[in-house]
Parts: sequence; structure tokens; C-alpha cells
Amino acid sequence: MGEIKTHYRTCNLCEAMCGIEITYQNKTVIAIKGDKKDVLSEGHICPKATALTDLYNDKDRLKTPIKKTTNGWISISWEEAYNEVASQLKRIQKQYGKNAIGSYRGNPTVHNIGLMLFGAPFIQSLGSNQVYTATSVDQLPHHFASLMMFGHYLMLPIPDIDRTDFMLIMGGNPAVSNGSIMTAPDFSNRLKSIKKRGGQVIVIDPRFTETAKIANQHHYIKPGTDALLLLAIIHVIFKENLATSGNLKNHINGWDTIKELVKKYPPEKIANIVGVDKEDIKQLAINFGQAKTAVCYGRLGLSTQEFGGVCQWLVNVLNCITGNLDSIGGALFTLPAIDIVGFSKKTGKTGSFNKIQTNVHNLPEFTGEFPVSALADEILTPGENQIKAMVTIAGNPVLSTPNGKQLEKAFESLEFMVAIDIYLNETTKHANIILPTATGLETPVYDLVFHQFAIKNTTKYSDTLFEKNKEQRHDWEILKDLTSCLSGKENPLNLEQTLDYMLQFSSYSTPKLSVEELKKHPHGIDYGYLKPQLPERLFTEDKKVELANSLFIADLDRLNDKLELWKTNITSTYPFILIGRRHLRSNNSWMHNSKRLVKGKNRCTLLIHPKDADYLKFIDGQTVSISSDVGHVKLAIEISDSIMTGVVSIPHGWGHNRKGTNLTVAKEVAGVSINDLTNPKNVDCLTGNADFSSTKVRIEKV
Ligand SMILES: Nc1nc2c(c(=O)[nH]1)N[C@H]1C(S)=C(S)[C@@H](COP(=O)(O)OP(=O)(O)OC[C@H]3O[C@@H](n4cnc5c(=O)[nH]c(N)nc54)[C@H](O)[C@@H]3O)O[C@H]1N2
Ligand SMILES: Nc1nc2c(c(=O)[nH]1)N[C@H]1C(S)=C(S)[C@@H](COP(=O)(O)OP(=O)(O)OC[C@H]3O[C@@H](n4cnc5c(=O)[nH]c(N)nc54)[C@H](O)[C@@H]3O)O[C@H]1N2
Ligand code: SF4
Ligand SMILES: [Mo]
Repeated sequence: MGEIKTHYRTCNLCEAMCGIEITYQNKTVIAIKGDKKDVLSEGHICPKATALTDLYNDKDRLKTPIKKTTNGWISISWEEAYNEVASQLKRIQKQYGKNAIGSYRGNPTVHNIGLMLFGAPFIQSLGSNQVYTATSVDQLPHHFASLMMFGHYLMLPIPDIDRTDFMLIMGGNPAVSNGSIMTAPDFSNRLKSIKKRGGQVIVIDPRFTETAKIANQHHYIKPGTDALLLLAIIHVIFKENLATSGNLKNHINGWDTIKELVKKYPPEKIANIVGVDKEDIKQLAINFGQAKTAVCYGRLGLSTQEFGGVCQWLVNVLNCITGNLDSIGGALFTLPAIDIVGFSKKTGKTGSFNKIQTNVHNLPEFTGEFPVSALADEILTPGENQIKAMVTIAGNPVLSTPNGKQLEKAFESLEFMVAIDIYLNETTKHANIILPTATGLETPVYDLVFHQFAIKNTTKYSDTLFEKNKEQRHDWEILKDLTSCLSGKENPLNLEQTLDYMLQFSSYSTPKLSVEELKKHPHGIDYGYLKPQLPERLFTEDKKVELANSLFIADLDRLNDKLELWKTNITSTYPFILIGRRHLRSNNSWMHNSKRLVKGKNRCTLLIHPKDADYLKFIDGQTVSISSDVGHVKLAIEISDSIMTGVVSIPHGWGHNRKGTNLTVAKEVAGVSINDLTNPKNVDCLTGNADFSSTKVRIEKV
């Protein structure tokens, strides 16, 4: 028996970057606990951290390349796999042109230093403009607003949760998601602390969420109407003379334009549409404006809606016109050790919009990628630049993007597909070859992305715990090898060397950073809370915050048209609005193969309000049929007054009942995929982001 040892690292499963303490013996984990000395999380963890063990031990996890044959999947050597992938991709590009290869990168990409550093060069080596990622079913509107207002798509303002007096949360449920575009481990206690210091937390959500439960106040809102609510709040703030430019006085363009345009949105005009009482809106705005410091935080539910771009713009506007942008207790910009915002100053990659459009639906490019809602039709529609081969990397778009059934058909029609992934799942089963990667405890962790979005400037590197087996490859090794096969150019640097190179340019000089140095600080290095950085940090030409970019102003016409439509109460064949929800023990689509996470009560249910259930004569637990304009599913209902009437909810990331996957545990708790009901035609026309909040469904007895 070996000695019992302790290892410290960052949990890379969600954005919270919790420090964990792992006791282990040989290659067996004994326990995973919160690392009390971690400079950011100070001991907090959630139940998912312990599932890192399950991931490590998962018998279904792939270790060597596999190839689809008429007799099923067979194991092949890495050399054979690389040769086949490179020759197929080259053949297809030769025959159909560069853009015949599409790529999709999923969420774990941003949690994985190997994929972050070696993914972009690989995509570049493909030389195709058919680039897709999970960004466009998620946070694209945040980037869009930042590019248009601050001149850089990665300059996302982060709420100063630990020092604010007032936090307005719209379309986010951080008590469960552990926070997003706001790395703040132990979010719930940070929220409770706001209340303890006499401040207020207000939640706007169509569901009385776990976050709403710990807030001072919650208001239901009709999904998709948040832009109107934000306009009305800003209206009241100007009307009550509560607007102030704070420290940014001489650094804002468009102040008067905003002041003028919000005149059209008094609370009484929009209250009935959004479903929030006009007096409540007024009071909320006044409280926000009068608070010593305040911050509005709008997350996924605000982004994945018809006016996601306008919403994220207005969130920034609200923070700005109350003097809370770039201000302590408001929303601030980070300065991480490896500052990818600063880095792109050197490379000129600050973001781009609408340089090209997709072939079939004319959706706009954003910073080198297209909206994933366009993907299936780009594969299925003949014509120039049609996608004939796909590369998916750490993504499961069959379950995570609109109309998964159509995407399955699209993938089946391809001439070739390769997936770089750890499982044979709903997406990768369509590939000809799967290149599996080492993951979790077998890899080092350095958060390139989430340090950039954290409430404090800290830095931390975690070493590999268990060396991968000889036959396994790291994500970065696979990408590096494939890049050199495709481009003929050898990259001399490995992962650690690349990271070392970047650390040389650290924003902080003591200690002088390197991987070696970081290894001496297993709990991380703390550089303290965020500081105001404007106007110097701005990337706009005149170094001013662009409050009233014409793209947003123009999009208000679309909102005004919709407002008229919302006023008329048309009866629909699909009377319910369908929204999603997350669960603490779930992580998008790919952690349902951990027994300890999925055990217990069935979680993939249709949440429905008692009044709606009564009207339809449904009883709790009954299986019903749910249909939308693109598909239908059958699911048990869960009656709960936590959801507003007229709205129902299904969690996303389920639907493991598809044939041909190898997910032993997940199959037993399959559930259904909400994205068999969502329609890729529902997009935010401004940004191209998926609009999930417009999904309408009909519910019937089976
Ligand atoms: N209706 C609806 N749809 C949604 C959402 C919603 O709220 N409602 N949420 C959206 C959001 S926010 C997101 S981010 C997307 C997520 O969408 P995706 O990123 O497409 O989906 P994931 O479920 O995160 O799948 C991750 C994949 O990465 C693999 N993987 C895990 N670890 C590794 C690794 O270390 N290396 C490699 N190579 N692969 C790995 C997993 O096996 C899995 O196949 O879904 C979106 N879809
Ligand atoms: N446990 C767990 N944690 C996760 C994940 C997970 O799958 N499980 N996924 C991770 C990922 S990839 C992400 S991006 C983050 C997302 O983190 P969050 O942004 O916190 O995401 P959700 O929990 O989906 O919360 C979105 C909220 O928006 C509400 N909503 C829906 N439509 C509307 C609307 O039109 N208006 C308003 N105001 N609200 C609306 C929903 O009811 C829901 O409460 O979570 C991350 N963390
Ligand atoms: S909150 Fe996120 S980072 Fe922290 S332990 Fe849970 S999954 Fe890991
Ligand atoms: Mo996400």
C-alpha cells in the first residue's frame, strides 16, 4: 500500500473555480473536500466536485481512438487515426473547398487549458470560415454588447458582489449554476452577505428559483420581455433625476440619446406585457438609483431570448447611468495575471461583427464564428460552401443546440466526421472516428477564461494528479499533432512551455510568474479585489464608453413592433412558453454518467403551475406529450407553484435514450432533450444568438 497523500487543485467543472483538497493513495481517491486555503473559494465546493472521481474511474470513458466500421466500432492506433483524419479532411477540402469543413467547440473548451491554447491554432489550420461554438447558445450577447460599448468583446463587466449594496439578478440562477460570467464561488453566501450588510437582492425570473428563495424580492416576468423592463427601469431613473455618470463623467458618448429614447417606455406602458406591477417597477428603479452602490447582473435567461443583445446592452446602460460602471460595488473589469484582453491588443483580435454571413440564413459572423442555430442547414443545404465534414471538440450539440433531431440528420449526411471527446455519446456516435482525451484529474488546470471573469484578481495553476495511461493523449497533444498533420508546420512548444511564455507577460510582477513559481502556490495567489480601470482600459477609438451604439438603437424598432404584437392577446395552438432550468448535480449534458450525481428523484420533468395542471386535468407524475413546431417528447409532469402560469420548464442536457451511445448510467436516467422542441429559427436577429425563451409548446394527454 502506498502512502496517503494530499493534492490541491481547482475544480474545472463549472465557472466557480473552487479549490479542492484531494486525499489519495496510489491511483485511488479517498476524499475530495473544499480547500480552505484557496484564495478565492476558501473551502466552498458543491456536490459535483466529488464526481471528478467518478469521471476518472468511468468505465465508459474512451482511452484509445475508435473507428466506425460496418461491424461496429473498433480500436485503432493514434497514428492510423491521425492519418485517416488528416487525409479525409484534406480530400474533402480539395474536392469542395476550404469551407467544406465545419467545426463545433463545446463548453468544456473554456474549462480546459489544453483546448484553449491549442484549439485556436487547430481551427486556424483548417482555414474554413464554418466555425461554430456553444457561445451562440449562451453568452454571445454579452460579447456583442462589450464589443459595441467598450471596443473589446472580452471586456465583460463583473458585478462586485462582495461590496455592493444592491444586486438585481435577471435571468440567472447562481444558487444552482454557481454563477456564470461572474466567477464567485459560494455565490449563495455572498448573496446572503449583501442582505446581512443591509443591502438588497432582487431576482427577476419566470420561475421562483433557488436564488429567488434567498433574495429579498422576486418578480415573475413573462419570458422574453426583459428588454422592456430594463427600458422602463432606466426611464424611471432619468425621470426621478437619479441618473449620474459617476467617475466616468467625461468618458461617455450617447448619454442624451439614451435619456431621450427611454422616454417612450414608462412603466405603465409595459407593465402588463412583462407581468410586473408598474408600482413595483417604479420602486425597483428608485431603490436601484438610490442605493449607495448597485449592480444589475443579467445572465443566460437574458441572453438566450429574442432581444438578448438589447438586454445585455441595457444591463450595461443601467449600471453606467447610475454611476455603477467601473465603480466599486458596481460592475468592474478584471486584470488577471494572464490578461487575454490585453494580449489581444497586441494581436489586434478585439472582436468583429457581420463581416460575413451564413450561406443559408444570412446570419452574422461574430468574432470569427457563426451562430450554431445555422449549423444543420449549412450541412443539409446544397450549394457553395456547404459543410461536408465536421470536427466536434468537447461539444454535444445534438443535445445542446436547437432542433437536435435535425442536427442528427445533418451529421448522418456528412461525408466525414471526427469527434475529439471523452465519450461515445449523442453527438460523437455520428463520427467516423473519435479521438478520446485525457481529462479531469489526469490534466493540469489553469483557468485562462475564468480568471478573466472573476470577482477578484487571483491566479492559480494545478498540476496533474494522476498521470494518464500510456495509450491516452491529452487534448492539446491531439490538437497539436493534427495541426501539424494539416499545416505541415511543427509547433515546438508543449502545454507548459506555452503557458510559461504567456506568464512572462503577467500583469503582476511579484512574484515573477512561471509554471514553476505557480506550483509553489497550490492555493493560488491573491491580487485583491477589482479596481476601476476606465478610461485607460477602453478599446474604443475615442476612449469613451459608447452608450448608444446605432445597432442597438436600430434594434429597438424590432422591439417596438414586438411590443405591439405582445399587446394583442392571440390564442395559439402552442399556448405555453417553454424555458429550461439547471440542477446543482447536473452539468449541461455530459455528467449524467456519474451514479452519485444522478441518483435519487427523477429530475428531468416538465414543471407546470397547479392552475395550468388543473385546467388541463393533469395529476402530478402523469406522463404527457409536449409538442412544439419542430418536434414532440413525452415526459412526466411535476406540479409546482414555483413556475409562473403559462410557462413550463424542462431542464436541458437530457435525452440519453438515443441508440448507439455508450453511457451505461446516463441511459438508465435518460430523460428527454428540451432541444428536440426548440427551433433554430428562433434567434436574436441582432446577434444571432439562440432564442430559447420564444419556444412555444402544447401539452396533451398521451
Ligand atoms: N435549451 C437549452 N439549451 C442549452 C442551454 C439551455 O439552458 N437551454 N444551455 C446552453 C449552454 S449555456 C451551453 S454552454 C451549451 C453546452 O453545449 P455543449 O458544450 O455542446 O454541451 P456539453 O453538454 O457541455 O458537452 C460537452 C462535451 O464535452 C465532452 N467533454 C467533457 N470533458 C472533456 C474534455 O476534457 N475533453 C474533451 N475533448 N471533451 C470533453 C463531453 O463528453 C461532451 O460531449 O448548451 C446550451 N444549450
Ligand atoms: N449545476 C450546474 N451548473 C452549471 C451548469 C449546469 O448545467 N449545471 N451549466 C453551466 C453553464 S454552461 C452556464 S452558461 C451557466 C448558466 O448559469 P445561469 O445563467 O445562472 O443559468 P440558469 O441556471 O439556466 O439560469 C437562467 C435563468 O433564467 C431564467 N429565464 C429563462 N427565460 C427567461 C427570461 O426570458 N427572462 C428572465 N428574466 N429569466 C429567464 C430561468 O428560469 C433560469 O432561472 O451555468 C453553469 N453552471
Ligand atoms: S461549484 Fe463548480 S467549481 Fe465549485 S466544486 Fe462545484 S462544480 Fe466544481
Ligand atoms: Mo454555458
